This record gives sequence, C-alpha cells and structure tokens, in this order.
Amino acid sequence: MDCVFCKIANGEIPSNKAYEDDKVLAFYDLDPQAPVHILIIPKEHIQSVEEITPQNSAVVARIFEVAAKLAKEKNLTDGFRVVSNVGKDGGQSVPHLHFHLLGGRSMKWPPG
Ligand code: IU
Repeated sequence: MDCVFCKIANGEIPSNKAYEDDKVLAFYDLDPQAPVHILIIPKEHIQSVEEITPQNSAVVARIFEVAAKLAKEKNLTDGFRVVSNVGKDGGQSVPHLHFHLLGGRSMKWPPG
C-alpha cells in the first residue's frame, strides 16, 4: 500500500519521533500549527475515524494515553487540543488515521 504514514510508521520515511511503541508512533508535524504539534498514529493502517471498529479500536485508547503522556511531558498545563480530521469536509489530507496534539498557544473555537 502506498501510504506515507505507513512508510513513516515502518521507518521507510524518517520522522522526528516523540514517542514509539509496538502499536503507536508519535512524530512532530512537518508544518506545525502551534508551538507543540505532534501527530499520533496507529502503526496499523486505518484510514480514518470512520474506519474504527470494535476489532481495531484498542489502539485508539493507546493513542489517547500517549496524548496525555506527551501533554504532560510538554508541560501543556494550560490545556491543549486533540483533533482528527476526517474526509474532504473534515480537511483530512493524509488517509491514515492520525490525531493532532496541538498546544502551547490558545486555541480558537469553532475551528475554520
Ligand atoms: P490532516 O489532518 O490529514 O490534514 O493532517 C496531515 C498532517 O500531516 C498535516 O498537518 C501535515 O503537515 C502532516 N504531514 C507531516 O507531518 N509529514 C508528512 O510527510 C506529511 C504530512 I505527507
């Protein structure tokens, strides 16, 4: 499968890693939208939130544990945002499930 985040997950494409285990990789976004902008992905290919099922959802819990751990490590004590864009209207540009961990500045709501 020709998926850029699968290639990042298996090391074929290098990334600046923030966390890694057997199921999950977190790496710094190449085009940061906040002082802290980390992408957290499952190593297994899941296209988007739309594709989460009872069979593959355990990794999503792991991803949120990693988000909490990284937020602590980065001292995001005033808050942060975790977001996953889905499909065309959601603004998803890479079709491999990923959660943006954004922090270090005040976020706006609603997002654009
Ligand atoms: P999106 O929600 O699918 O638009 O997020 C994709 C993100 O992946 C976006 O913030 C890109 O800057 C980021 N990214 C990256 O960090 N490294 C890459 O090789 C590619 C995209 I392609």
